[in-house]
This record gives sequence, structure tokens and C-alpha cells, in this order.
Amino acid sequence: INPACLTTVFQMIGNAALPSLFHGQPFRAGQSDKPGPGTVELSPHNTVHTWTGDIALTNVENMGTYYSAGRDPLFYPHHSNIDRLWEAWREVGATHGYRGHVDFTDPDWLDSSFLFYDEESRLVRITVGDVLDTEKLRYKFDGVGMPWLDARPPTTSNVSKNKALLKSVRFPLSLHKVVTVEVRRPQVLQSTQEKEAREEVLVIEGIETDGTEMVKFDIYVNAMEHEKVELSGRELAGSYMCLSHPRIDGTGKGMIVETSMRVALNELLEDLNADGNETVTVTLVPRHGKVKIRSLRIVYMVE
Ligand SMILES: [Cu+2]
Repeated sequence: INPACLTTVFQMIGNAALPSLFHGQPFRAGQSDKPGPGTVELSPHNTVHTWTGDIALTNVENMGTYYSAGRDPLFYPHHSNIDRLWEAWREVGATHGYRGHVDFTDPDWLDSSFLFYDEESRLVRITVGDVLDTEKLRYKFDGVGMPWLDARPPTTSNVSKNKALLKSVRFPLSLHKVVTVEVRRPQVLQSTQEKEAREEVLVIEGIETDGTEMVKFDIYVNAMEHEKVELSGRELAGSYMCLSHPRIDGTGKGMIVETSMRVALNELLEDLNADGNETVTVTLVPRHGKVKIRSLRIVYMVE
């Protein structure tokens, strides 16, 4: 298996033992309209959109921006695959007992509705709850196996910690160059029982971008010399990626959007042999676009 594929699978499934880490944080009336995407949306959904768009075009059309993505026939296999990966995540969760995994009971989510045109051009309203069971939708995915399930991307940096590399970092931070930050763990979760009960999560708060611009940055954990770390290494904990969202009023003016991102740490720290450390070393690597970050902190999540 290609290590880069493994890393993507880990970001999406291995790093998402809680439903909200996979699907994203809940939308609630009166709260943030961008509470924070989950792994399935960031990588692979957003990354594949951008990868298959034309970077030479202003908005990375067709696939790299929402208004035009549906013009590319690739849109349909991509989205079918995203649906399939969701089913794979559910299956892994059911067999590996992800916490809070199986029961979707939140009415805010189940009763959320969307309008579509059916095959007779009639406007129909369907809810999330209507489409959760693929058998009701009259299709089933072929079992293609999960050869990646127990594999691990290799650890690529065995660089000893060099504190001198840690320059003092001020937040809020304009991420225009590589930045390494040491984040204190409020608690050191080391025992199996502690880890089964809670997921330690790195929260990247107040991610501020220009919504008209494509933005990507990568998050590495315990990779002190980032340039020596391969993209496919286990230290790559996740990627933030948002598609360009051009303004339709043609003013070309920026539109500031603010969101957050979460990276699960339990399994990652274990694989990096760092679950006994008091801090986590986080390296943020800007890849595209301008981004500001308000703060980094570690929390413990149960659902
Ligand atoms: Cu899409």
C-alpha cells in the first residue's frame, strides 16, 4: 500500500474514533455557521476536489470550487466514493467499537432537510434521517476489503528534540512560514482505560481565511525537523483544506471566514511513542493561501 494513501485513510478513519471528528462539529441555530469540519470532509473530500481541479484557473475550476464541480464527470465517482468511505467508517466503528458510534439520535441532525428535484422535476424535501440506510436508497456497496486497516504509515523522523528549534510563537498567528509550537497536555492519558473513555484532541481554534481563496496547511505532530519528514509519514496528523468560494456578486472582495479543526491524538501519540510526554510538539506547514490561527489547545472529548 502506498504510504500516502495510508496516511489519508488514517486521517479519515483512524483519527476519527468519535462521530464528530469524522462528520464535523454539529451545526446549531444561533451558533457558528462553520463550527469545524470532520476528517471525511477535509481529507479526502476537499483535497481530492482541489487535486482534480485546474490550478491554472482562478478558482481551480471545475472540481476545485463548488459552483462548477458538478460539471466534471469526476464529481460523481468522487462523491460516490465519499459515500462508500462513510460506510467503511461505520463498518470499522461497528467492529472496533468506536465510542458513541452507532446511534444517531440527535434530532437537529436527523431532521435537517434539503430540497432536490426528483426524476420528474418535482421539488422534494428529504431529511438526513431518510438517507442514512443505503438499502432504502436501493443500493449496496461491494465489499472491497480493508487491507489498510491494521497497517501503519512509517514514522519518518526520529529526530531528537532540539528545544532551540522552538522559537517563541505569538498567537494569533499569521501562518506564512513553518511554525513549531509546544502544546501542553492538561492530562497525560496513558492507560488503555483512560484512552478508551476519552479521546485526546488537538483543537486548532479560530482558523481565519479569505473564503474566496483556496487554503491548505498541514499539521505534523512531533516532527521537529519538518523538512526531513515525508508527507506520508505517521507524523502527518492532518491537513486543513478549504476550497475557493468565489463571490457571485463579482466584486472580487474577500470574505473572512472563521472555523476550527480537530485532530485526534490517542492513537497518534501511541504510534509515535509519545503518549507519556507532557507536551505535544505541533508543526504547522502552510501550503497554499493566507491563514490566521487564534490558538492551539488540547481537550478531551467523549462524543
Ligand atoms: Cu464535493
